[in-house]
Amino acid sequence: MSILEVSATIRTAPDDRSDTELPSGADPTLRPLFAKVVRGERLTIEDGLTLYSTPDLWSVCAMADRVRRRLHGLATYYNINRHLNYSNVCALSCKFCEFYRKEGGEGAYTRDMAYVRDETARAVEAGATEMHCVGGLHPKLPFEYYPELIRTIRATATSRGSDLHIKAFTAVEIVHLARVARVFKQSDRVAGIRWVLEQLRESGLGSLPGGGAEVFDDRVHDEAYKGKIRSDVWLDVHRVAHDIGLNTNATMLYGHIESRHDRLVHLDMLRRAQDRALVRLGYEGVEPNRAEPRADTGAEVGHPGYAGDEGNDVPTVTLTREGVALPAPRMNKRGGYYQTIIPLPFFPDGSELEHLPGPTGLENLRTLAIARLMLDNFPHVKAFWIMQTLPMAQLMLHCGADDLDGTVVWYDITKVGGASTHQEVSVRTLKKTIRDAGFIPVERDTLYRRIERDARDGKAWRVATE
Ligand code: V47
Repeated sequence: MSILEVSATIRTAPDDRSDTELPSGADPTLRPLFAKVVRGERLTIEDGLTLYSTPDLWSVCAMADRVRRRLHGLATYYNINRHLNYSNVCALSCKFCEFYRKEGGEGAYTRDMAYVRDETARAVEAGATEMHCVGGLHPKLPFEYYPELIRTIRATATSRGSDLHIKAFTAVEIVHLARVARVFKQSDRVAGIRWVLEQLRESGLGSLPGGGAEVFDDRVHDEAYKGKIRSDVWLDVHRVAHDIGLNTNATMLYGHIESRHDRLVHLDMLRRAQDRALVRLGYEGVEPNRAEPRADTGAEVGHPGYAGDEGNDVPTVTLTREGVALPAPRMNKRGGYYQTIIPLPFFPDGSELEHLPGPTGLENLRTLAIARLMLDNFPHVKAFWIMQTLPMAQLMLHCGADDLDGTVVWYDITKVGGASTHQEVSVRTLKKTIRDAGFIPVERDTLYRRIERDARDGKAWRVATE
């Protein structure tokens, strides 16, 4: 049984389907959008702009909450995980990034396999189900380092009786590895990407994290992270990962130099990519050839470089329909799709864009809610507590989020509000945070399957079979 089916069975507060109108005090411009949400119709980029411009933020959040409850009821997911940043040495110098160091520079590190073994042993000892492993684009490490890293984590965990899932390498790193291995050709980049992903999968890679997507816009790319792969290549990496059966996540880094419209185009591009992934999987809920209205492409609302890449022929997929008894989607039966969107608010401190204010709390709530509403074919929306804070994440559970991520322990990419690399929360705190917000905590693995734990010590775990 998939986690979504499980969540359906523990739903205690069914969506009240009789309230098909917004409350009388709500912004009337939201009425047609609310009707679309109730009918399960796809929102356009123009709808997204309305959601951004309305002063009635709480109606936007209520709409997202409705979708969230429709999909997951009161279930809120968390996992026991560890992050392992194998190196902060990076050939790039992205303006928003405070993580990277230059080789030999102060604070630069690259982990050896003894370190990786120790960290993995500690993760297993703590009952972790996931190792999230990313790093900079190291200019000198040989290709072999990376499969060895995965094999080392895998072997260490297996020898301790754990089936630890390895979620590793952003799309940017995958392309870097293809270049290091000299298999990346512009004329046939997919072949090189596939080769790298297959090598890593053979070594034990379980899925790809969502990092490195930033915002899919060439102007923003050239100004803030020039040298990084562009959106087409990022999407290619995820498509190939899906093709070989790996699930992936997606992020959106917002609140720096991009516009709100750029964010909506980003979400729309992800939504289209997911449509194609689900169609390739033969997903049950697919409605082939439901034409996309032209207004859904960026071109119509003033984004000249983007015309929704495949135009009107892209089939549209929605997860469920309000009022129609579709079975809960079996999203994790076969791998090869996007699991979750993780909106990441920009933190200026220590970056080259330190002069920017970063997004406000209300903008974070709004962007998360809009991500839930726009991404009608993404099963999950993650409020990554490290970047959102736990109190804010609680609010986000009422605005579309259904997942808080995990216990984490070491996190080096952002250190919010003077945090150190040690950023850890206990399972007890995560569960209390979820319960205090009025939801039901559900421990999941990386693939959103429910986890059962040994009641005696809580360390031994297995994927629930029922
Ligand atoms: O790709 C870097 C972002 C990302 C800053 O897949 C910043 O489950 C804010 O991708 N302010 C890495 N964000 C984190 C990431 C992630 C996190 C949790 C779960 C998953 C998942 C993925 O962090 C980078 C970049 O977009 N980032 N610098 C900054 N100053």
